[in-house]
Amino acid sequence: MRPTLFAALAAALLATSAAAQEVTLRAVSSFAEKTLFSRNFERFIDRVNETGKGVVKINYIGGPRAVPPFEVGNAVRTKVVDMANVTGAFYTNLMPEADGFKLISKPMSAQRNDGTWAFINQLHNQKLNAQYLARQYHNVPFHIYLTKKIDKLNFSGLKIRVTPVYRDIVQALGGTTVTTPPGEVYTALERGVVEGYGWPILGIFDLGWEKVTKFRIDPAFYSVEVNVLVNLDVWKGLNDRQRKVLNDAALWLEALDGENVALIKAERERQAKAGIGTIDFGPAESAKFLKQANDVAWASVITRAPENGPKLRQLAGN
Ligand code: 173
Repeated sequence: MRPTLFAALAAALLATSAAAQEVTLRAVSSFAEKTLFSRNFERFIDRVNETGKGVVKINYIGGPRAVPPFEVGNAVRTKVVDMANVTGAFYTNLMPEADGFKLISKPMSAQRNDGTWAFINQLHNQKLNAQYLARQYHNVPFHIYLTKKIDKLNFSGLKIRVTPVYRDIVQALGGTTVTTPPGEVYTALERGVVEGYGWPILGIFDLGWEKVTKFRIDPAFYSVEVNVLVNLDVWKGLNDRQRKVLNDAALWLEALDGENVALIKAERERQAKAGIGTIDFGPAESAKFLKQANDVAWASVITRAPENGPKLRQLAGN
């Protein structure tokens, strides 16, 4: 065989075996494509596809048009998708403990060192058949937004759009709750089906909600958690190199939380410029509200998850 032909054949063989080694994972987000809570996951995908060339590749199917938000956890569990960007609030039906993740606001570097990540990973392994690859937005809080002014912290007579994140505190303050995925918030507000909604400090401009929002209640409360999950069978089927690409990118993704402080500052200014007023009942009422928000949420988690709830609370330290 001529040396050049041999070299060409050898190169072709190598290329084939490299291709056979590359695994493609199908991923979805529970938030709309290119909106705030999908954006860093989309950056993570780009990073994996760059650093994992020939090893692991992510095929991004998209947002809620592919899988409805409240179905995403189950889609990972049953391997309808291999990977997802999803908040625990959307899979509390499968894992009641997930409602407690909003009460854990330590940086992920601390959670990975003190056993919190390991415990939550174990919960995902058992209840969602998933690997808990990353958690994002630990330093981004939530608010209640309203279309009407209120003169005391009491929601009697108000209908408020919620997810499990806000359900207990809204009910404790006398409000009527209406659960919807994010994609239905605008219409519910526009039609007057609700007079307010829970949402993080970031992201209300993505879907045009500033047009139907008049007030934001301060203070902020809880801690956003949006997780990257991988189906556990898929995870176990990966080789060490493939898992390393994903783990390295996961740590990179968690470090993006450093950007959130500046984003939050800019977003508060942008909300004020858009004419969204703040409602603040002062330090004493705010402290009372924060304590109540914490207490009702833990009570609910512990009622629904009597074994793991207390352990989660101990790890949360609040
Ligand atoms: O309000 C919601 O839909 C919700 O629970 C949530 C959770 C994390 C990030 C953004 C929204």
